[in-house]
Amino acid sequence: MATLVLVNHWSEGIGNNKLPLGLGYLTAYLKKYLDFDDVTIVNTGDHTFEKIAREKPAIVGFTAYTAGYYDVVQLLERVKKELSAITLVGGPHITCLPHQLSRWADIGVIGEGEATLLELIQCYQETGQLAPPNLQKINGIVYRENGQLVQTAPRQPILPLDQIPPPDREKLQIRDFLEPSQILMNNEYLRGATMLSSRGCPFKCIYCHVQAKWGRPRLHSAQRVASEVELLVKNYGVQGIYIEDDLFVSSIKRIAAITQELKQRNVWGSVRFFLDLRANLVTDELVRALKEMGVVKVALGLESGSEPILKYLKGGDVTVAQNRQAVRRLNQYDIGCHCCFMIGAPAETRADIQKTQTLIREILDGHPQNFCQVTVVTPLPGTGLWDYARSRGFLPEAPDWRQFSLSPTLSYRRDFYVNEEIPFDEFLKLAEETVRIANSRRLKSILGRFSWRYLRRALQDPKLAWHIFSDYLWHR
Ligand code: B12
Ligand code: SF4
Repeated sequence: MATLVLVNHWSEGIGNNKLPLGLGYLTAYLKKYLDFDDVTIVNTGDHTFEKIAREKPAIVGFTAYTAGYYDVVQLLERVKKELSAITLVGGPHITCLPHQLSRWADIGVIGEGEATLLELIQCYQETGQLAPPNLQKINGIVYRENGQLVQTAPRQPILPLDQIPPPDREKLQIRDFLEPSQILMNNEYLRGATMLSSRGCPFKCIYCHVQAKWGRPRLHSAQRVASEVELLVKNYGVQGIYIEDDLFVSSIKRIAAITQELKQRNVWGSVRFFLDLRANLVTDELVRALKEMGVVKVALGLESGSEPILKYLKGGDVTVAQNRQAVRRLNQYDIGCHCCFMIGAPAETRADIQKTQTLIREILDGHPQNFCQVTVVTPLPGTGLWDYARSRGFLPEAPDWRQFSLSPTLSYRRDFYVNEEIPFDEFLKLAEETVRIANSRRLKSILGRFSWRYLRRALQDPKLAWHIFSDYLWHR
């Protein structure tokens, strides 16, 4: 039984191999600043409603991306009708479209949720309900009063960020998520976990809503980052950490300070890192600092091999030459690059897509640990692309959110195809061809890493053997 149940529902076809850290932060914050621990986190794709109902909750809060939002609304309806619980929804989707609060949700939480949820729980503790007259003074929410939507004043971001304690990974049942995962590091099957060291990013890529959600970037201190790494290594035996920040690398000084802190705590060298980078920031000094910290792999949103398309997608502060140079530099230090590309931008031509294909081939041939991933440009709420697609009449105001699963196969949808240069059927063929090029060398890279050490580990650990086998099937 729990007063508050926080839910991350996994929708079919959408990868969910990582912990929903947002819910862990909410839980830890309530514990630290309200001494409220009557929370259960349901993180599942199976029998979600039954698992919520079992807790007989007074309040149920869902996290929701645009992908998966449709399923969350179905669950909200059941929770409202069958459990009569107070229903909350937070996360990227409602943050970008607060005026589309589902009728089954009592309250939408916009943007950063920790302080807002704390005030909501306080209000519930004091009044036994979460009803309109008391909601007016809680910033950062949207709710209904007499059938009309009311949006309160924006919630100010929490500063300094270190005020927010690390996510409650015990409540997130981290132990169920520690099995070796290939995505973490260069095809090495490490015991992996995720963490965050900052919130926000100053750039304005046209397909990304991070600005809308976080505003000005905020960083955790080097001490705080290192102590969380230490906790993951010493308490959970973690060997590889994916730092899921929007932009980890904004301060080289902080990276050097994190390395020093890791050394002082005797965890330096025992853990490897994977993080996201932006190509225009990749200098020699940065790469050296990352290498020293223990970074072995990075993800880069290279997006396109064509200059005008790249400029459109990334706002003009990075060039194709910088993309090439960044990958080369990182590879020189033996850091593998997971490069993400998008095709289907509004004015993209066949020739533009061919330039992207050429760049993909070049990158895959450049280093055995390079990997390329191709997705289709998708206008998500809260982004410049969304505004563009709406203005051109490509999208209704409230589309069928099932279209936005963004899974590699389902994302080839005519419904939100924003390109006006290439007929959709021809585009499909080009998309499939580009994905094939990106996949073609994956198996080579996996086999390139194959060693007796691998085989020995696989024989000792049947779960790992299954991972390797399924990767083989996938990349075949
Ligand atoms: C890690 C990650 C993943 C992981 C884990 C997801 C998870 N369950 O947490 C995986 C790999 C599974 C994943 C998958 C996908 N992801 Co993702 N992912 C992220 C990433 C990098 C970090 C998430 C995170 O931990 N953020 C930090 C925490 C603190 O923020 P938060 O989760 O939003 O929670 C805060 C608030 O939103 C709020 N809040 C959230 N939920 C709730 C609930 C309640 C009740 C309350 C009160 C408050 C509240 O309070 C929290 C604390 O402040 C974000 C980028 C980002 N910066 O958020 C992208 C991001 C969320 N992902 C995105 C996308 C597109 C996807 C995929 C569709 C990709 C794909 N092609 O498959 C899938 C969809 C998965 C799904 N479940 O639907 C987009 C979402 C855009 C959108 N409009 O929906 C983002 C924003 C990236 C981007 N820049 O575009 N993702
Ligand atoms: S895609 Fe990455 S670099 Fe671009 S705005 Fe979003 S977080 Fe920043």
